[in-house]
Amino acid sequence: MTTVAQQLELTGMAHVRGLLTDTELAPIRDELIRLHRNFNQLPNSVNKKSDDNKEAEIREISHLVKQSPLFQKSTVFSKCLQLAQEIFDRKPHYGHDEAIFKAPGGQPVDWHQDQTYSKYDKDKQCVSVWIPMQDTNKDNGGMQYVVNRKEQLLEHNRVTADSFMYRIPTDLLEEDIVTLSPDMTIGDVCVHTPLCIHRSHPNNSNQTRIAWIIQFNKYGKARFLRLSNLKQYFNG
Ligand SMILES: O=C(O)CCC(=O)C(=O)O
Repeated sequence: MTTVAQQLELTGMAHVRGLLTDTELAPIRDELIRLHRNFNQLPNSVNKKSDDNKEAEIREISHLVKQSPLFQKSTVFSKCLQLAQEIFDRKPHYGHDEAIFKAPGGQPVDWHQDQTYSKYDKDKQCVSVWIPMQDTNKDNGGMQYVVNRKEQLLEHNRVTADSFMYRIPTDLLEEDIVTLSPDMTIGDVCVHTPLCIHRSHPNNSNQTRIAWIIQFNKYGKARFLRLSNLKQYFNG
């Protein structure tokens, strides 16, 4: 049987079925729904981004683990940490986390590689665990992964000048890409690497699609630093 680590090595992503139970997810889901309902009133201490209240916008709230023990002490968090431990074969470090809310009618999140959001050199040292709060698929904003390309960081542009999201220009994506849109049942998670090209489908359902995404890394921040990023701190 292929392990999750082997699957990541092969395709850059892995669909892990039945990792979590609905009971374990329920308190996380309830809190995310509550935060989303109060999105515009959330205090400045909460890290949030949106497409500026466009219709059917995509919203993000990050650093939930740092905000509240409800997230940090949850079984969902500890099971995902355990999964990352199995993948790395050593105790992982928490990197960051965010929840993404895609309203009914919400547009796709465009093709991108997570590596582009970070100045750190992370490939093969990080994994992101995508945890949906409901069944997800290609019809309600579920994920889509390119499973036959994974070794190269492609050029990205901002989706629009003022957007918080980046995308790969379509002409840089080869026509022969092979993609997978997992049909995920509640309790399933998908894991992907920083170079895995992925996006999410439009949300054609009448329910907001909610996912919590946690990134774990193998060594902690210090080991990600590129020499080129450090040069600015030295004279000459
Ligand atoms: O949840 C989504 O719609 C997109 C998530 C994503 O692209 C990511 O986790 O990098």
